[in-house]
Amino acid sequence: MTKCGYVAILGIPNAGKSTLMNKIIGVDLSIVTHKPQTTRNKITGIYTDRDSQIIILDTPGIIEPKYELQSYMMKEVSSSVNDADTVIHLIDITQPRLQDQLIIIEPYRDFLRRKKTLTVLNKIDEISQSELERKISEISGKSLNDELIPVSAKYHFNIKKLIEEIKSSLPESNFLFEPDELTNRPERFFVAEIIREKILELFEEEIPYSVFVEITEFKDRKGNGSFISADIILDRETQKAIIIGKFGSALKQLGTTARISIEQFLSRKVYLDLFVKVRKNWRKNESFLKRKF
Ligand SMILES: Nc1nc2c(ncn2[C@@H]2O[C@H](COP(=O)(O)OP(=O)(O)OP(=O)(O)O)[C@@H](O)[C@H]2O)c(=O)[nH]1
Ligand SMILES: [Mg+2]
Repeated sequence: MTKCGYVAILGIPNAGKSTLMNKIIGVDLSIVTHKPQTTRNKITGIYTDRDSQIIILDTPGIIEPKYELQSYMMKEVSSSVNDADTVIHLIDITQPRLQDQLIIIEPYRDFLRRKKTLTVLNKIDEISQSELERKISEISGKSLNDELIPVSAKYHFNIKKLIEEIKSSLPESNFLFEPDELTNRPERFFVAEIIREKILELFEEEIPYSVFVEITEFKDRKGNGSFISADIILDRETQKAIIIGKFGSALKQLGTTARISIEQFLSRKVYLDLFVKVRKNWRKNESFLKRKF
């Protein structure tokens, strides 16, 4: 009998949840940046081998919500926990107060009692063996599980062992997806995410979280790749000027960088058109947030 089930990855912003999901499935699906709060939506990645299928739910980092977008992000976390058979609590071992990372899952405790759980320590490449041992003793008895699984998602260390642990936690079931399916989100979702990733990378501090990318056109160009048009939606006029740059130079650079990544992701040629728009307070607009791609 095969094994198949849903696995949600929970943790603080920047713990490496998206990196971990990408390494398990072997494809860069979920965007990764060094900034906290990169992931906004629940994102599914599917790992399949001969006898098992792991449906991974990458989630936004857990935070105290301060505005609508963040409340929406936290609803995505709850819904992932709800859907999951197994929950991974991913702890960033390089952070000074590990206690804080244990506290954030408290609100989910009731839910978690009904689930299989795994506690995974990430970024062990950044600390020494003795420091790792000290950190382990700091949280022993206080984490969800007695057994802690140390990994380095970035350097693919111990990921195979983690996959085995996940597999043994899953229920016996037929596969829920085709073996070659990597996600259940549409291509256009990832295209919007790649553009957002490039904006976060290129504009660093100037354009914080107030950016939203909406795909307005996605067409096949009769055997000659795809034509994609996207709106970049910002909060303020000043941000618009930054994204466009002198004589459109910044926007042009963004377009080229994003197009190259999108072509890699889709494995085909892409013609990309970007438009910059300002819509004040979109983050507070519930209907805007709920709109799917
Ligand atoms: N040194 C080290 N860095 C890592 C590791 N895993 C992830 N990172 C880095 O940590 C940063 C955050 O990674 P993400 O995967 O985006 O983290 P996340 O938990 O998905 O973050 P949010 O989506 O913002 O909640 C990136 O710069 C990663 O390269 C690791 O094992 N070792
Ligand atoms: Mg993420």
